[in-house]
Amino acid sequence: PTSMHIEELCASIVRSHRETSQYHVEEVQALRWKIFRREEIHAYQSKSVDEMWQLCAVRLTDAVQYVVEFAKRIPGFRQLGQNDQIALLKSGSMEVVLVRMSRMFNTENSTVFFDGKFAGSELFKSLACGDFIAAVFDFAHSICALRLTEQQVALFSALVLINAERGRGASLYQKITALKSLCALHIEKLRWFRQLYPLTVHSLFPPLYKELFVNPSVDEYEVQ
Ligand code: 4D8
Repeated sequence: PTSMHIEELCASIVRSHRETSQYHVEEVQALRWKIFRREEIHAYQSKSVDEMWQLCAVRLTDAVQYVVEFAKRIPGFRQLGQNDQIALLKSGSMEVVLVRMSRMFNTENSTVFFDGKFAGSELFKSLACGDFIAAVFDFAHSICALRLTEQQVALFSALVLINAERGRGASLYQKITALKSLCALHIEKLRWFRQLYPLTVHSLFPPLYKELFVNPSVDEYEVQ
């Protein structure tokens, strides 16, 4: 990567983003009409707290795995030491998921693509984290308002991940601060949930989710 030109570097990051996005922008546009019906929303809202947390942990982990794949394809990332790679993924993968959420967010009706259809924040009611979900939706709105191109989303995601030095004033850099506090809120909510349902977390949550968010023991985590 030291011999790479900036254009080449950017093109490579954009390609990595494209190759590791589950859905392409055009596909998302085409899916916009798929909105959960009232009965379906009610079914999610009637789930127990632990059932809904488990579902979200699985969906979130799926999205995280695509971000890990994205990171691995950023020029130079794999040349970092294993511990550095892990540290960057630990702090940045959830942040990039939240950035990516803006691609799957419809500002017209405040819905996000989740579990196959577009869902409003009320669908997540049974998580019992209304403040966190509201903050996540607000963040998606604020990113969408910047009207970023796919290239800009890709470069911003790489920036968030490699934790580049923060400037002041520029609106995207301010978003990094917002991401930090959203992710801190996620961890706080998880601690609360784990006290109520330790066994759900222990035996039913995806191992990667636990490694990233529950047990900050870096050792067994494999970037492969
Ligand atoms: O492309 O992978 O299909 C959110 C999760 C997005 C969390 C996912 C989620 C995404 C955060 C599920 C639960 C963002 C896409 C779908 C699943 C990111 C909330 C909504 C991906 C973009 C939209 C569409 C709850 C995918 C914030 C927090 C997590 C808990 C465990 C409580």
